[in-house]
Amino acid sequence: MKLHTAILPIPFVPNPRVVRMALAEKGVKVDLVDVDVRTGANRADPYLSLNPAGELPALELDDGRVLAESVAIAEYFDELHPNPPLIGTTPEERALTRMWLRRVDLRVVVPLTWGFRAAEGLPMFKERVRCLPEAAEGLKAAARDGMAWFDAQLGERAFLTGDQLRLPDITLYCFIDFGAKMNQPMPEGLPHLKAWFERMAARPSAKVMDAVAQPA
Ligand SMILES: N[C@@H](CCC(=O)N[C@@H](CS)C(=O)NCC(=O)O)C(=O)O
Repeated sequence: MKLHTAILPIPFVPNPRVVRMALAEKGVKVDLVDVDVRTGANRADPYLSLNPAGELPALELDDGRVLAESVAIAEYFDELHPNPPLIGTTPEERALTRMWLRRVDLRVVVPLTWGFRAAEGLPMFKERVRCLPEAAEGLKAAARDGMAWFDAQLGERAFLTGDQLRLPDITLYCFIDFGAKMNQPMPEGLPHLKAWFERMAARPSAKVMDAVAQPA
C-alpha cells in the first residue's frame, strides 16, 4: 500500500500529519508518495483520479482501492496494527474515542480550518474551495471557544478519553499546533489544555512533520 501525503515538513497539512503521527506512535512504516499541496498537485490528475475530493492524505491499497479521510485511514491502521491502541480495545472505549473525535472535529478542526482558509490561507485556497473571508474573525473566535471548552473538559486528565493516548489527542494536537503557526494561537488562560499540549509536543511522534511557520 502507498500513503499519498505531504512528506515535506510544511506547516499547513495537519490532516496528513495526524496519520503520520498515528503511524509513528505505532512504529509502523509505509511507503510514502509526496503530493505537493503548495502547487495544487493534489487538485489535478493523477492525484484527483485517486481521490476525487482532492485532499490529502489518501491511502492506496494493494488491490487498487483508495481510502481517504484521515480518521478512516487512522482507524484502518489501528485495526491492522492494534498496538498501541489509538481507538480503543472495547466497544465502550471505541465509542468514547469516536465521541471525542467528533467533538474535536466540530469544535476546533472545522472552525480553525475554515478560519485559516478565510484569512491567511485565502491566497492558496480561493481558487480551490469556497472560502468565507467575511466570516474569518467569527470562525477563528469559534475555534478559540472550542479550545476553551477542551481546557475545561480536560481538567487534570492526562488525555481526552482518560489516561491513555488516543486518536482525538493526536488530531487536536496537530490542529492546535497548525493554528499556533498560522496566526490562531491557543488563547491565554487555558492551563489544562496548555499542559496537555506540552505533553503531546514532547512525544517523539510529534516530531513527524513538525515545521516552522513559513510565509503564505
Ligand atoms: N476530511 C479530510 C480533510 C483533508 C484536508 O483538508 N487536507 C488538506 C491538508 S490538511 C489538503 O489537502 N489541503 C489542500 C487542498 O485542499 O487543496 C481528512 O480528514 O483527511
